[in-house]
Amino acid sequence: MTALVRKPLTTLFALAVALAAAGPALAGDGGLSPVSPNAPGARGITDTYWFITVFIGIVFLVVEGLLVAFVIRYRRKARARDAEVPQIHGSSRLELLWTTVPVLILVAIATFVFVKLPGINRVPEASAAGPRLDVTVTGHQFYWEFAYPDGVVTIDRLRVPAGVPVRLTVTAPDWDVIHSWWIPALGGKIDAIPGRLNHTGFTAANAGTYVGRCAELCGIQHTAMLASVHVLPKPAFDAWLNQRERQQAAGTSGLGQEEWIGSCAKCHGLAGEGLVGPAVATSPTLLDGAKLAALLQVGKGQMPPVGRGWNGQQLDALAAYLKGRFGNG
Ligand SMILES: [Cu+2]
Repeated sequence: MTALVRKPLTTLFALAVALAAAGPALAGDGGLSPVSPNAPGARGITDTYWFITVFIGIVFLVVEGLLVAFVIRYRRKARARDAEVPQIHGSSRLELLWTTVPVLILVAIATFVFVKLPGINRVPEASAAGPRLDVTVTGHQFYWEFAYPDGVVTIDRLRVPAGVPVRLTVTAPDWDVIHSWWIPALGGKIDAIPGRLNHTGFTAANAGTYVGRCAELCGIQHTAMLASVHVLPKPAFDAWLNQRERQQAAGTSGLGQEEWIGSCAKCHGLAGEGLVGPAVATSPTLLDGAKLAALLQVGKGQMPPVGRGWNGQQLDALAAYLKGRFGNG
């Protein structure tokens, strides 16, 4: 206390800095508060967060307030250092109070959570607005693969229609590791476990791009395992899916580039210049379809078999892209 009294300016300055920092810390994305929810499940999580935060705030103020008050009220003043303080024992009323109040707080929080939980976990059903969209989300080291109806595949960016229930089947290949699918604005995390099918979903309210990341440490390039969900108005989504299906069949969908960026470049660099993986820009394997397919199938040393399980269309897309990109030296 004496130090605080002796340095009132320093104390005042520290308090001002703390107050100034509190604003940004509490502000939206990147602060302490959750991202703005764009689906019922995410809204349930945000509501729960704020409900609990209110109690945290009250408890913090009460405890710290009492601490400061006691420090000031019962400071030593002129008393001798070894003087004995009054010996107080027992206060039934206080003891009852500090037992029952926390119990009531925990009951309130538990009740709130159990009421919200079904809404948070619900996998949306088809509605009058239209049929449900089913997408399989596969977590690979170190990219997300999305399989839509009619064989359409995208990497790292999921496209969905706004206002339409989307059901995600989240999994990982048998030879891979556990990942975790998490787009905070659209709902909670769900594990992508080799050989297991987990289900989640959402009905996105508004169009826009919502970002997330793999939420389970899955290896050296875990941090690069980002994902985004592009929510489009329903007609735009339908048009995109149709076009993508046709383009994929014709080999003009851009899938090869997505594969390069998503499953190759995260380790080998965008220009194949080498990153955590070796430089590959001048490797003849890039231009040899059969060799490339074999490498993707089995991996090599530290390299996971990123393309095991890909169909002909997926393999051809990458081979064609690499020929165009690196074919001329
Ligand atoms: Cu991962």
